Amino acid sequence: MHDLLARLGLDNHPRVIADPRGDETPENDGIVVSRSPATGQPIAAVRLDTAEDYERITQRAVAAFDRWRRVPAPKRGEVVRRIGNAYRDVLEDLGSLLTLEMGKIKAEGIGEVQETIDIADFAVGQSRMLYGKTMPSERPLHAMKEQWLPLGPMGVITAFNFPNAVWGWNAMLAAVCGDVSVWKPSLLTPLITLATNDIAQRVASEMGHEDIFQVVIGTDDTIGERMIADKRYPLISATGSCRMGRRVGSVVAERLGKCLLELGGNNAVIIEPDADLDLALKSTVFGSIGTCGQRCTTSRRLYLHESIADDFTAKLASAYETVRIGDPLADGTLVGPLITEGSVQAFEQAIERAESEGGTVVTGGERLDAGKLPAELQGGHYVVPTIIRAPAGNELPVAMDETFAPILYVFTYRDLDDAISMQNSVDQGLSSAIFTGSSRSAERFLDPCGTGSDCGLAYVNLGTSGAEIGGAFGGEKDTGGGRESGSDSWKAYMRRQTCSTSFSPTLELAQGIRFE
Ligand code: UN1
Repeated sequence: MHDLLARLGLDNHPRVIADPRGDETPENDGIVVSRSPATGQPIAAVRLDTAEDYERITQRAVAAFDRWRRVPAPKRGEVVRRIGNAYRDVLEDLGSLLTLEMGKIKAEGIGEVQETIDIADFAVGQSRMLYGKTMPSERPLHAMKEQWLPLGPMGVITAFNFPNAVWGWNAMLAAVCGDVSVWKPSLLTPLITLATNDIAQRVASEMGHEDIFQVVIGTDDTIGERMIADKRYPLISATGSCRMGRRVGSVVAERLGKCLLELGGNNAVIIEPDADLDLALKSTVFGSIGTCGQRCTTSRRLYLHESIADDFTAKLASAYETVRIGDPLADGTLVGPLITEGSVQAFEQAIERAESEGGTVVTGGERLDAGKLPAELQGGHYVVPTIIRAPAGNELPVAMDETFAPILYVFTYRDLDDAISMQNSVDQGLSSAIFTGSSRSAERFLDPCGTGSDCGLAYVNLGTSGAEIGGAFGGEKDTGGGRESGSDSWKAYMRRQTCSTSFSPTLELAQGIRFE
């Protein structure tokens, strides 16, 4: 562990305390201890920023923005290209640190860093394609165009579950757009944040650009509330719970700033009887237990056609029971720990509630028996992935809420229209999937009139999680409406200007108005 921290520059880091006692709390010591969710043991501690630090960082961001926006966009792309390459050089180490601190299995830790590399590549190309339109003017000897201009310093607030890639989606695109970013991470993942940001900051500064990427680590009271209320950040991009998003959205709206919100999901999979059921099974297992159920895109509800429901549920339960749970750094593990003891309690409470509402536990339903774990993992937060079948009539109110844990609620349906309306019946609208062999059902699900899935992401014969960076990522309704990563998401990081020029010797007014 020490070697890994040393290779990523965290051993002699001004903000890192390598040997924390383990009993410090942010309130009394001004530090946060990062613990491995796999063992419960402290990894290292990080000094929290104060209100004065926040002010200093923000002033530097404002000054850096004024320099950075003057750098031609393709040259900004060159900086991002080198940052992506620097991540390539440490892909394995950074992925391992992510696994150590956050608890996702190593393949997923590395996959997450790969996602940042992918968006960096995308952003490099985008740096030459910040296209505006030209439009014909209704007035003779006039020209009109629109252009996209850098917006300002951006606040990026991230959650514990994607502590590298979600920042990457925002910071890499923002950088080519001419913005600088100040990153406020979850207090559960300060080390991966520092390691990730340091690399970007070092590369940019070696190329003569200081303070393009900064980090501010602190509590919501000291840092978060200040940042969202601060007009010097015209854009706040925030990922987290719907509750957090409501607070961020309302404070930023009050000062008429812009928000990019990526909030909760409560994603469903519909499986039709003519689907490739083997493929549907494998995809559903990954979608529901990958990252131990802690992706915003995790599959949480399954709608099975009544003719396949019993059989498919039984096969799914057997597949769940073969999955190896344990040390996320070990080869062969498919499910690591939940992030905290609080998450384990939320898992238990949801199951208790489901049972009281008439749901039946098909498999799982409890924390992992500590006796099944080696001694060093006894302090970890392990649970058994759980399938709960809804009672006849599909009434199971607990399934309307997102519990950030591996619990899959199973429902049955007869008509596809009913399945679609049940899948759309939750408050959130992030991701959705259908497995079918029929193009008619697939098109019904993707109906261009909007009567199919109401989510920002809709998959056919693929599970709800694991988006590529090339498409715009985000969701509707209580998911917050923001779009990040690919397609034209870059526009969120810029301001649009409509430019009209007259080269007419006479005054021409629009709408034919005469003013003589
Ligand atoms: C998240 O959980 O906040 O689509 C992001 C996916 C990943 C991103 C998840 N590419 O599952």
